Amino acid sequence: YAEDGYRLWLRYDKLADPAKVAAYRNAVSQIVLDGQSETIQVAREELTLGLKGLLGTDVSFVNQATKEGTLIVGTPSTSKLIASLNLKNQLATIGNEGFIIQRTKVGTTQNIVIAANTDVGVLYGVFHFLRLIQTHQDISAVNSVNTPKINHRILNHWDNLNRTVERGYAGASLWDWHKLPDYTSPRYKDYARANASVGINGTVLTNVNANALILTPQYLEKVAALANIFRPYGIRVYLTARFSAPVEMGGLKTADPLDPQVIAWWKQKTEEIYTYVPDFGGFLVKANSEGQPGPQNYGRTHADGANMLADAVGPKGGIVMWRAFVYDNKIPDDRAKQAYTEFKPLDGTFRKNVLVQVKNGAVDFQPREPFHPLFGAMPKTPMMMEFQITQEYLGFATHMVFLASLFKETLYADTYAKGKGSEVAKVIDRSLDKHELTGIAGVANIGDERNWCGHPFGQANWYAFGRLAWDHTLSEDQIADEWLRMTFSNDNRFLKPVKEMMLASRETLVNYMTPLGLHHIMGYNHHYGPGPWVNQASRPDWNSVYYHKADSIGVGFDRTTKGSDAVSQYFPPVRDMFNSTQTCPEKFLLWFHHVPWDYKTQSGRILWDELCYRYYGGAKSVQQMQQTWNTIQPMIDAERFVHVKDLLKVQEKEARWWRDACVLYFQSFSKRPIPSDLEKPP
Ligand code: GCW
Repeated sequence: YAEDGYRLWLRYDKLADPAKVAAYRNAVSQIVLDGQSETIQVAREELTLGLKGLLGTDVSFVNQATKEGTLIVGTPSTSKLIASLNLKNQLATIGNEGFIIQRTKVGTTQNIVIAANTDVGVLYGVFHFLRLIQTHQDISAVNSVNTPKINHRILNHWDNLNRTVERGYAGASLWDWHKLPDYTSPRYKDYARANASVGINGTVLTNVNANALILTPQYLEKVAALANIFRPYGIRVYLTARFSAPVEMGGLKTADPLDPQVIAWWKQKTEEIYTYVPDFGGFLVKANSEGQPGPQNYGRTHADGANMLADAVGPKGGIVMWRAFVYDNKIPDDRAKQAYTEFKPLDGTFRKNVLVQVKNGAVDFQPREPFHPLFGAMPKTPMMMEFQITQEYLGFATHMVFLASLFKETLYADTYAKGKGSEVAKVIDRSLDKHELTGIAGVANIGDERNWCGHPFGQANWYAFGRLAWDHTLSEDQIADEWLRMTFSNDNRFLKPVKEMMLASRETLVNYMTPLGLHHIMGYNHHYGPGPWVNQASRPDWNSVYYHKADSIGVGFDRTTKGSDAVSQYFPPVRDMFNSTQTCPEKFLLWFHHVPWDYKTQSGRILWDELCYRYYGGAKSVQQMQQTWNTIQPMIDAERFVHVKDLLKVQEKEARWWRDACVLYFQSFSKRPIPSDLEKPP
């Protein structure tokens, strides 16, 4: 059978270098792992599987640290040995999910300890320890204290009950609702392992365009079966709540969030959910956006809606993630402004257990967007980041693009909310406003394809999301390095060129799709391929021409104080920076400005020439990616080599498609020749 990446980054193939194997075997000659919980059991399973694979031997579990090189694993409450070590002070700093991995002396022997306050902390420590070996780290002096910076690290599945996945490009939904709860695919456990290995601790099973059926007993027992499999891995299950459910399935005449019957209905429904899933995480809600029902249908606000649900789940410890992705074609103002306009006045009116979930940018998961102006603008409300891991606007599962670059660019943009150094990451991780709740979500790119994500390199984006959700200070370079080592090879001849290619891939894609701040110029509805000419969509704000506004004078959306004034949603230094073509970063130029075709860009080229240069350079860079990939053929298995090679062929063809379509389309406005010396990438 074709494996084709089924094992993701948890491959655990035997290390090639015998000296390394010997060193690790000495460092881990036996294991003391106390504790009986399901979580400790899966930690034991993972250690067994990982060490057997990587080192090629069974490492035995024993009761005492009788010899040098004992791996001592557990919590002070389940392990006397751990309790006896001098770790109190450090354990006091790592919270419920953190872990410590350290060289420790027990009596006269040198050992390694993996300690945590909770069993799930132990599990995270075990995964981290295995990662150190998988990536060939020297563990002889290991000393790692590791705590997540964000509490709720959640995947959002846009999975429908009929197993289609909205914007999913990796097959059908993993959740086989038809066979659940009696048949549970072994994949569910592998899914949980993969998530736990990067610290993802929650999953929203269902699409934000929600179906109320998920809230019926028939489905809740299926949800419970999944929750039971995920629980040992520290993963909580969440559901999307269809706001009109009280009408659709409760027989009520209204879903008005202030109506006592509606309030009672949700309360009772929530209690029912908790009888199936005692640690149910709560609800994710898309309301009054793209035709979804919501509190505004009844003249109420987003806060009224969110608070009603928050009161229902609150007593059980649940949360509500209320999305700020709202826009309405009946409101003639710039679409990019609407979320801020609607949500900012609500700051301070949400219950304590509500997070407002905001997409990284103000339009919609484009290849590049400036950070969303809501970050930093609602200091009294915990703001949750929503990234899209699935590549809706970035070539589906056929284009190779490493999204850590996009995630980091947003997280490290400075909002100036509290002066310089108020990066988006600090809004999210509470260092700025000290909220109790913190959260980050990624719209999953996972389906039932053998390799989970469609593109073998799509896995890197799932991995990167999890790693950054845990620790946003990790560099793109480190994440790519880890993932490549675990997924493919530790061989430097492979790592170096392929890592370079990954790290450049996002800029390459931006160049051949939407350079210089262009956005939303893709094919209508399906969102694949170029479509800058789209101007007959069913609503004006789905037309490409709404966004690029090309004419005989120039191109770009004027969002300055003289235009739609979207810039004024940013704090003054950021507003002023974006407001002038002189200070606006060129990568956002056409996002904020309508710029004449002959405007002089930083390179010295006029805008039209620069645009061509980007498109041609981007397409050329994909050819270089192909060349790089061809050189590493001897270093990896034929199956994945060919798979990626063929997908790169598609990507190269489509990069030219984007280039030609966009250049020719915009040329019909610029009326200028395509420069002749464009074969060098930028
Ligand atoms: O990006 C758009 C997508 C819709 C999606 C919506 C959202 C789930 O095209 O498919 O719906 O965003 O985020 O709600």
